Amino acid sequence: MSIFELPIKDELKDTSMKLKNRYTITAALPYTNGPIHIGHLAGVYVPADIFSRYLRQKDKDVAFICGSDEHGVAIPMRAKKEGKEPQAIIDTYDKMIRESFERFGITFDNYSRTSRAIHHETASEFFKELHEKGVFEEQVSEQLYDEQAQQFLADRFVTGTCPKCESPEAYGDQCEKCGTSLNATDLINPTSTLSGSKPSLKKTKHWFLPLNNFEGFLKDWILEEHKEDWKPNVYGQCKSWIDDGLKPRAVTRDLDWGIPVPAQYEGTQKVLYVWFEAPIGYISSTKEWAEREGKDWQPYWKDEKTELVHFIGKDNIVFHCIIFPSILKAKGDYILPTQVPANEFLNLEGQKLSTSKNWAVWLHEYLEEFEGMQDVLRYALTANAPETKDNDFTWKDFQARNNNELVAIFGNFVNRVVVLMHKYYDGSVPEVQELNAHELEILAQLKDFPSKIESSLNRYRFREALGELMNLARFGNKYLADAEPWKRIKTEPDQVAQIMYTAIQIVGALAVLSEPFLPFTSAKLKGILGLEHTQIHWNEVAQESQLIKSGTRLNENQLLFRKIEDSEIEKQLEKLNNTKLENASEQNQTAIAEIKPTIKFDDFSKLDLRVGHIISAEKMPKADKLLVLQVDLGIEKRTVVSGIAQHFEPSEIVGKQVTLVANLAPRKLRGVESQGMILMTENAKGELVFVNPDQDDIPAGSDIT
Ligand code: B3M
Ligand code: ZN
Repeated sequence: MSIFELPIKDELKDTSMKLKNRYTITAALPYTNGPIHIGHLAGVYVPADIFSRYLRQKDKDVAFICGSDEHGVAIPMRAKKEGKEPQAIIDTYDKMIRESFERFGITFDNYSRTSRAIHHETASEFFKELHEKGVFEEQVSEQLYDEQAQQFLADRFVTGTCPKCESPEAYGDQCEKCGTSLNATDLINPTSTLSGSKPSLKKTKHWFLPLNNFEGFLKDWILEEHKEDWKPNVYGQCKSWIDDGLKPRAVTRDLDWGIPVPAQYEGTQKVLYVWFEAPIGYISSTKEWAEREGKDWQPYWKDEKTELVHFIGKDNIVFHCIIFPSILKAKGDYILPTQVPANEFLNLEGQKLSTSKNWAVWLHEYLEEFEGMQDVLRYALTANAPETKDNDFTWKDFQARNNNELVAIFGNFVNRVVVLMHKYYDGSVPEVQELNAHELEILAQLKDFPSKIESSLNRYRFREALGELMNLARFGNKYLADAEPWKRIKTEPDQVAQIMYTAIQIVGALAVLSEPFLPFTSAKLKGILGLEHTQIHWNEVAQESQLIKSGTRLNENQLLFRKIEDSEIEKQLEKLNNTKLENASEQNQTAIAEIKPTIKFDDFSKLDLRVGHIISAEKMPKADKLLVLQVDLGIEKRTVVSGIAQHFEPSEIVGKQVTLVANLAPRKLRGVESQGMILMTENAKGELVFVNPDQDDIPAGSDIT
């Protein structure tokens, strides 16, 4: 019996949000064509891990499933770029991704690979069965074919001129200049990147999933059933796909990398389309896990009482909400996802994350550079998660979240309580006979926190849930600061015992409730509280009167968080800046022109180059690129029309020293005679700069020889 009774709180006030007993949680299968970066983490893996850990705390039966996505055209493309075999690429990145997830504390129950036999079998079986049921339609279409390489070309293997903006470097699936999504057959002057030859059109037969036949089902299931409970961004995307009219989608491809189509066509290599088989990878991975654990996999995919939740990024919505459910529906017996809490995108320092441009914070590098600080990244990514709109990760924000929140609030509170407990009571939680009304009130309020956190988590609002956890730390901090036990220990020892008893209950609650979000911190904290062996159950935080019992012996204090110095942040910013410079110089290199044919010295000496000073500059009316400049050449003044208006404001170049080709034949531009040309070049960032002597006091008119 406890010495005082507190009202027991319900597990959850909001009964409409009651949890089910069995959960299959999937996290998007990462492509093994690059390492994991913060965008993947914030969008998918951190929220999925928080949710899975939370459900386990609530004693739910959870299968948290993931694996490497090793097919699709991205793999051979990367292999070609690196001059390696596709197998070497998938092995390298699978290992890297798997290890970094593990070190980061992502608690998958199983992490498989789509290259494993169990997946090839499962996916082929799906295809065969749907084929036998007559679900697919066969269609013949014309595709680009590379005669030299003797294969059909995936969209990404074709480049050409964009029909929309005329950029000569568009890919067969998209023009990166204007963003238009394309079909390879739309390109003007297509070229195969495999052989450099001009591809021809050749007929090819494929199997299609006629999504149009699933429209009625999708309308009922998504537009009616999930109108209220799916996130608006997810629901909205689905609605617009359905409203636009669903069309048949090919489920096979002419490629030599992937799962072979079970009934092969003669003469051509066909594989299952990666987006047909990859989601089936969730099922294969569950089977693999169940086999290892001696369980039956089927209830996790076929029992109506199981909740199936797909964690994905927003670019994967159509595959998880429209295509995969249609496949499951056609197969029969399978449950459909109850939730698809897709996130928006995370940017880095204002720019889109990009694997190919190396614009990212890579998980494996973070783990090396910020050793033992997994929770700081988990915290920063959750506090700033792109749940409802795209968000920006900045290193300054990362530092501020750590220093001003984790260190100053959470860490500070725990540290003060533990230090005082050692100082006043030799590390053992004091006995208290009764509690003042104020302390009782504090403990009663403490018991509201679990349900606040749970109610946010049950709605997939991870930022909000984390905010509630931090509110608990703030609550503790404020309580201790107001109670000022350090001023009262001599005069009111009984009061202080009550205060410290109450404060350690808050620390105990933090240790339990932080586990899904900050698992490393939670483990450390449990260690300090001497709870490694007697685990406190999540529900006890709301239900138990004495969470941390009197007489509990605390272990030695440890710092939970350390301050991040400016120099560490500057180092990261410098790294990104180097990436920017590298990208810019790479771009410049590809744009460097060939050396022109040799000229004689006589030809060169015909050129009259002079130093000039710009004495005035004005915008040319009705021409947004042109400036009209007056240039002082010492012996005379020249009018020069220059196409630099989009790079310089007139006022910033007046007074500038420039190099002028002084004997160029005059030419009229928009009715104004231009009497010379100013020499310019581009810097590494692609900005225009003036070519100039390296001193700026050269008299106007000096000739350059
Ligand atoms: N491999 C990840 C991506 O689109 C993709 C997810 C597959 S989930 C079945 O980046
Ligand atoms: Zn374009």
